[in-house]
Amino acid sequence: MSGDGFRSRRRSAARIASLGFGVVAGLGATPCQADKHPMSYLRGFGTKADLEMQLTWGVLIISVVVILIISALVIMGVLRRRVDVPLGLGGRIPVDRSKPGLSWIYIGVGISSAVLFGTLVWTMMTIAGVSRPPSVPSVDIRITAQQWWWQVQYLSDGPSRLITTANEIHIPVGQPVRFELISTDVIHSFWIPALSGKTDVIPGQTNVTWLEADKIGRYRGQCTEYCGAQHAHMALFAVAQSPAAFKSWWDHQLEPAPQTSSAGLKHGEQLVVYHCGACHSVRGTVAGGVVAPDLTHLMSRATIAAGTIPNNVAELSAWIADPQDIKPGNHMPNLYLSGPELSDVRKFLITLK
Ligand code: HEC
Ligand SMILES: [Cu+2]
Repeated sequence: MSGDGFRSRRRSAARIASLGFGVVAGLGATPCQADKHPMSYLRGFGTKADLEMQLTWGVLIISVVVILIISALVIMGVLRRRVDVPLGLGGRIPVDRSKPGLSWIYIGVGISSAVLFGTLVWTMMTIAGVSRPPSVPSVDIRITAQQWWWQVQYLSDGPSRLITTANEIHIPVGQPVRFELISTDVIHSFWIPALSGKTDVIPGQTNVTWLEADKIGRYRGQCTEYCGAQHAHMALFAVAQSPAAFKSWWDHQLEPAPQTSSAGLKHGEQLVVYHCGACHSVRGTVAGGVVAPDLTHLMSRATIAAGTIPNNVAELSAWIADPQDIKPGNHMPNLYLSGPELSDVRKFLITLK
């Protein structure tokens, strides 16, 4: 994935988003070509998604067939115009009730009602089928949606195993995972199309959903309820791993930031505590803010700012130097750090693996 390619894709995505079609942009294009599973709701990768995909394709095919039949009938009707306007009526067409045209309407309404009713039953059955996971979920995750990123907290296994991360949800493959969805500001919507349908995230309310991935990989998701200026830059990722890899990821996330060894790193840590600690946490330091992404294992994430840019040293530096240039309106202010300060902050941040 080249940085430039990413940039231009991001720009074109932003352009489409400015037209108000942010979510549609996610359909074909994904900002990160490294994703194994880009946003697509036409292919599913799990027990829940499979049922939903059958319905999606079923309804899609029925709709296409209906459009084809209606179009054919309309074209036939136009071509088979049988009324010849008699002379002497000044161009007006006489009403002719002799032919049994109405019977076509009765037949048409009958067929449409039967098909619509069938679709309704199928939809209800699918909703009932996906309402509960097939077995007890192995992992419990609380997602807190906010303008414009996702806080991710792992709740199961007791307080000693509690971790907080952002925008990237690691899950064990082949096991159902339960999600508690809350919002701190406006209505968002949680959607990882290849794994599950949408669930709204509503302030003052806890919505619960679940999903399961049956294949290892990285699945892109997107906030799908317009939530303000940077709605289109509110992506998330589900990273499905083997249960063993998932456990070691979790164990690693529990570790605090490494002890700073050199003077440069110590200075970087101090700057982060002073300038960033009111909003961000870095466990193992006194930075303990809770209103922004936890940075303790920042470098273990593939993207920054909810999928807006890839996470590498160059993009990370650009973000800290001017987050408002990259994601205008986001809730991280420009901190106007000097060049040497930026360099020490960056040195410290890239130790947060
Ligand atoms: C006023 C609160 C605030 C301060 C101060 C602040 N940030 Fe942020 N930061 C945020 C918010 C909010 C986000 C999420 C932005 C988004 O994605 O919309 C963020 C995102 C980030 C991210 C991306 C994290 C990720 O996983 O996506 C990094 C890195 C970061 N900030 C570093 C810093 C550094 C370094 C400092 C200090 C020099 C700092 N921030 C100061 C609020 C703050
Ligand atoms: Cu949102």
